[in-house]
Amino acid sequence: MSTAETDAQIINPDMPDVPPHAPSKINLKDYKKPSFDVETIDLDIKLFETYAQIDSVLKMVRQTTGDLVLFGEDLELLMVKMNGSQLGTEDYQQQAGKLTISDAPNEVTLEIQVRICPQTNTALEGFYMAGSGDDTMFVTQCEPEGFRKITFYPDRPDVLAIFTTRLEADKRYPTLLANGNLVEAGEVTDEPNRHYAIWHDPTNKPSYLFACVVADLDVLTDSYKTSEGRNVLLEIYAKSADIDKCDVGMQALKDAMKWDEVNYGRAYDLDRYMIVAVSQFNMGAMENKGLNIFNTACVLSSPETTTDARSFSVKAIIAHEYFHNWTGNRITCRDWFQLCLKEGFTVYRDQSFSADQQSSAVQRIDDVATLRAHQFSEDAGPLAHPVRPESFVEINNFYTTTVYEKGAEIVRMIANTLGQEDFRKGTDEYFRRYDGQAVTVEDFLSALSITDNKIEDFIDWYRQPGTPVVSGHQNYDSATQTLTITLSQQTRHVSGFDAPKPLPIPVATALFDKDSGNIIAERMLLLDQATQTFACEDVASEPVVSLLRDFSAPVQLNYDYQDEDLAFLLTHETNGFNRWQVTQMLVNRILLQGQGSKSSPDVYLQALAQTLPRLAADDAMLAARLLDIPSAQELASAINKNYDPELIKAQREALYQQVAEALKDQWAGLYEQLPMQSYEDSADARGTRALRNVVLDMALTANVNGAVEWAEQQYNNASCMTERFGALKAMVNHQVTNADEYLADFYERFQENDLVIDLWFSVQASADTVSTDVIQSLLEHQDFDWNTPNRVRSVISAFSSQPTVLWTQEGLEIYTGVIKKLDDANPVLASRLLQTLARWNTLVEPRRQMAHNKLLDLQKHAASKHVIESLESVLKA
Ligand code: 0A1
Ligand code: ZN
Repeated sequence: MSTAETDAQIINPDMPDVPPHAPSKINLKDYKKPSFDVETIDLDIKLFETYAQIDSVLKMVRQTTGDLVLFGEDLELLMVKMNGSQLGTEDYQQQAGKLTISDAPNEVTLEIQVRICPQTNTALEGFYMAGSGDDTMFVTQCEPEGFRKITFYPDRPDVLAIFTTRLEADKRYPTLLANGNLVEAGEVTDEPNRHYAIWHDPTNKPSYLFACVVADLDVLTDSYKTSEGRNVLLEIYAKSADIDKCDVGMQALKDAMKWDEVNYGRAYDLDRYMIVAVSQFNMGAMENKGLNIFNTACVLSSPETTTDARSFSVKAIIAHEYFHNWTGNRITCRDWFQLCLKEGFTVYRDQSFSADQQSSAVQRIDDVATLRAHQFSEDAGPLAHPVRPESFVEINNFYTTTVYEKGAEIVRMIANTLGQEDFRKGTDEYFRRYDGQAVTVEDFLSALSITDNKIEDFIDWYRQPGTPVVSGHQNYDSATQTLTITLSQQTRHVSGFDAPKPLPIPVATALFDKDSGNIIAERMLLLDQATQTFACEDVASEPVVSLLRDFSAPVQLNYDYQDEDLAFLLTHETNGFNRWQVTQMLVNRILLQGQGSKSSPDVYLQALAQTLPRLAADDAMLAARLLDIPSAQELASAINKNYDPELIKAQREALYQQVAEALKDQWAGLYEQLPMQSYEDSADARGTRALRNVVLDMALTANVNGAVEWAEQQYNNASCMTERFGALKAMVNHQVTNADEYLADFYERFQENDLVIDLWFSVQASADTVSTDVIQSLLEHQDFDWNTPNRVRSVISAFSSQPTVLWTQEGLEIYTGVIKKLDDANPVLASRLLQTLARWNTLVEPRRQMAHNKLLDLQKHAASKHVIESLESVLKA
């Protein structure tokens, strides 16, 4: 087979891309049904040394009037036939990524032949090669609009079709996978080195869920019998060196399958469920029908190489992708504006699954901490957008924490408002009504409203950007024994959107008796006007009010508390989440003094000293979380003007030091109470390891005698990565004398394992003491690889967690340099990295001006529509 094709030849000169400097906007209000449906598509994908040839046969039927439109990008069109006749260039128009046939008959069979080049596809969208040299594999990524990089097709989520896929490749790649069931496999006639496999997917699906894999992989096999009696073959494919790290994922898959049957009555519908691990992937994982493709970081797990936190998120991501089979695949989105329909609901489902696998308080703490650090910050800055956006240039820019995490919070509010039973009735109705369809957020709310039509009011949460601020105070009248709580809500007006309206905000509330410390009343207050007063009668004496329990709505709470009230709640609140929430309020009041807060650390330190010893014994994981001080980034998200990274860092470190010293006498005892034992993957064992790492870091901060030796011993005698990495991180952050030797040892031990070497990069790049010189040398390290997003993130995203270094001339030079470098090669990654710089406008001068100049300079070089759109938003700050 010819190997002479060049890049230039595979780009069809007749089909220019949308010019990069004039990206056009797509609006939700312009949605139109497609003129043609696709009933079946037969794909034949032949992979050769330097290119792939794709032959497709599409059976299409007219739905409405209008042109027949196919999308295609970076394709070399070799042939197109309609109903058996070859079309000439005069029979269709090719422009701006579209191939349009006017006046097509009502029933059309299209035969299309194109050529693509997966070997040079660095964008990791469409069909691409991962790896290098002798160690390569080929995978697809089609969500949201990657299928159009494989062949011409009506690549939109409301076009559902039955796919049959034939794959043909050199036998060097024995693994040939596609969606559905394997129908046939064998050798190619007259080509002894080539083989093929044919797969048929019996379910109707949109093109974004298409997947195929051509590789040389080992497989871990298992099975699951569904509640409907179907025997499902479960397979996880990975490189042979990694196959021993697939058991955690397999168990999580079976747990998730069972969980969905029990909690939502949803069983799996095919005979086979496959997961494939790939080292080069832009995101975490992808829910392609029956053939999930996973970033290795999100599926591989072993005690020796994976921290507990990572391993836990492996389970959550496996569950997330599995849950998409119903929420996303069987019921899909009508258009990409409805992305939150599948993502918000699926995140809510995976969070609920994870809450059943560990302490539900800790799960809620972690979910809320992520929301506050990332989503609140997005909502407070120039990238703020509604959970369901109304327009976009590049949909890849909207895989955001607002769509995912705030989307999940809306579903949670609805679930809590309805209560378990009615929520289940609503979701049953949703699955019954819309199975096999592509639907909208309105459809979702209408199904959930069958028991309570107020649920439809939640639509405004999907339409309105910005985090509501709920403020309030209380009044107690001892004569009438009445407590009144006044609450008001305010959402900032984000430019480009309508003036904000009051939203329905469920505020979970409890009244605590000051003397006994017991709860005397519990209520869910529904704040749905600008200001409202709620009266509680028969209250014998003024209680302490606990609000927004379990974080019942994604809002910022500004209640008129005294520090003593918060200290009281820290001791008496009945669930761990609420106790954590109270400590976070106290810490924020201490650290954000300049922003109108007013607390001294004494109350907080005293409350911690009292709570910690017992909690450490009862629930070590929760004790570890109570010692959390919000990250510099989370603190920054609450500051809208004159943000001084040095000042926040200094204040944060000072408070950390104060905690470490105030409890100095406790660290040695606690560390001893938490001995290292042989590895176990239980909630208790994970809690012990988490708290031990926090205690070690505190002890090093307070200069406790012998703490350096504890760290060294923990590193040397570690039974798992959580212990070893915890010790290494503490030694690096505290710059202990031998830290470099331990870093070298870590590298030596794990140099064959890319995911562990990612940890090695990130521990250095995110160190409290990092400098731009260190970052530069990491970027020049022999193991740094621009083509592997995990490696890029292990340095660049890690480094952005240090605002004092990021927001400097040199820091920004490096950071924007990376974006420039990736803009052309991998625009999805470049644009996501850029979004981290969104809050430049809040910086104190001269940092603000400097950041502005760097962004303007970047704008001069911006090439992809992804980066152009993000920059335009970031700069409008
Ligand atoms: N649907 C996936 C996320 C995903 C989105 C885009 C991708 O490539 C550009 C890959 C994955 C999920 O929610 O898990
Ligand atoms: Zn998802």
